[in-house]
Amino acid sequence: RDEAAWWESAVIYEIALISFQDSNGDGRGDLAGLLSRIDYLKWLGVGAVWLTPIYKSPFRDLGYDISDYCSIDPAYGSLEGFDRLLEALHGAGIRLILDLVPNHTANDHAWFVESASSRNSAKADWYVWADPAENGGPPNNWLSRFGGSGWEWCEARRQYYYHSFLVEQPDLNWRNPQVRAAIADAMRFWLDRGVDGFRVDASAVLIKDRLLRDNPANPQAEGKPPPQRQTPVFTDDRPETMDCIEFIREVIDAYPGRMLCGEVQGKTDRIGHFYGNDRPRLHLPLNFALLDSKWDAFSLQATIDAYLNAIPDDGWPVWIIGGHDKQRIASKIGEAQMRVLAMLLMTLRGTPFFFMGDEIGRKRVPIPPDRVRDPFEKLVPGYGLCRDPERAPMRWDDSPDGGFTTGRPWLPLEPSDGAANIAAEQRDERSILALFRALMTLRREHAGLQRGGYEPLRSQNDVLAYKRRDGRNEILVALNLAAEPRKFHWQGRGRLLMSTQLDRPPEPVPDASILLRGNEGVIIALEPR
Ligand code: TEU
Repeated sequence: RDEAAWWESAVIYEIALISFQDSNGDGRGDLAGLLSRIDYLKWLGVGAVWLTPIYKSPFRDLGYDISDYCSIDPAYGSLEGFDRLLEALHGAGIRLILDLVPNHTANDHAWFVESASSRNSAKADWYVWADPAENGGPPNNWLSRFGGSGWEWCEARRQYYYHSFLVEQPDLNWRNPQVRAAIADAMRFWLDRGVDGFRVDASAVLIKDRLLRDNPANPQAEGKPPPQRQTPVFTDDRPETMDCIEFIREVIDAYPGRMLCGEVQGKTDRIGHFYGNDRPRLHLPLNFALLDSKWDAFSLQATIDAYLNAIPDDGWPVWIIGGHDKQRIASKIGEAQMRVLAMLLMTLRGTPFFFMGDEIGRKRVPIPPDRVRDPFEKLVPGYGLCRDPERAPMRWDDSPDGGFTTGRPWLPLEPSDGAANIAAEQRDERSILALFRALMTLRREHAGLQRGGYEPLRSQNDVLAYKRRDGRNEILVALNLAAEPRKFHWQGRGRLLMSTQLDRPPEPVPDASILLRGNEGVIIALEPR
């Protein structure tokens, strides 16, 4: 295994820049704000930051609608500011991953404006265009993920274009080599500046069926939001998409030490494909299984096993506990279990990802209807799909706007009273934040926790347990998923390294058993047998 694969040992921290730290009082986070918080990131101990899109954008979808791939949105700063930030991050030993959005642009991107102007334009074939059906309606039944038909009429061409997401996010035509070359150029623009890799957005939908066949109805449609009432067999995860991902990987591979991770939709059993075989694809296909799992020892064990069994032997695992599209898990499992989750995340075999705020156990922030920004909520109302509650600005302290801005925040924060915040948790040596930090420190100190093998132990009555093995050194992790105490037994002797409560002294545990308090997890170094 290549020792330069830093992404196998680093912890990766996702930042939605607009909500991290505002430096100029416009209520939106920016590059200079992030620059001012590098000390925090270093203190926390993350190895890399993944930034959601920072490029020029009309910002209808958190910047996932890009108007110019080789620019910084003026609200965020400038290219010089970006270079300064990158240098400072690297100086602090932190790598930077940018979001690459190859599937679609904003509709005000010059490429689309030209493509939509006429069927004879030089970029006529840069997007997914199709003639109307015989009745003049859309070419087929494909839906947008954000609601309604995925097809939008363009009068100038008297044709429809396809948009997997918003009407204002037309899909690029990945069958066109010019499009591939243009995205490759954009990647090289950032790679040349020194970025350490990309997270490929919506990487499973780059190619749609050439024959435009209708998607079948979803047999499990009942109760699902309208966009999920068909099975996207002709729009998602087409075999030709793998070739696009391989192409993107080749661009990355011309730059040693850079990493490609990607958002892949679908079930665990499809994840293995995204690693690639003879031609490599993603270093790290992102895995959201922990977020979807039922929260008990038995279900978690099954979730973990299913995922590890689904990836190739030489594929490196990924574990994610939060993200800008995902409901805050602290709201689902509660504060006490959030500590257990932190220990799980940092001790499983694979690269941990978490989202800004997860480290203080941030919960979903209620957003009053008149402040909602996510288009998803308006387009598919009534299903709780709004992603703003996770995207609310960081709460650095207990002031009303959390130390995030001196202006009016673009999304409101929760009331400061009693809300988790960074400053308070930095003062409290047993806070969740302290736990995240201690776990990351332990992870750096114990090779076994990073690269060691993973050996599940049979879950005993609410305790999820496994070993990590590095040569003769074994580390045992035992997590009590119950709110009541549970006794846990194992073979051999050990020394306690850490409890999720951060209140047990590092001491020998001689009799091969330990009484775990409710919601407590422990890490134990086993004596070599
Ligand atoms: O998401 C891609 C995607 O597949 C969505 O269906 C996603 O699963 C959904 O938003 C979940 O709520 C990416 C970005 O992560 C998302 O923020 C963007 O809205 C989307 O692409 C369009 O660019």
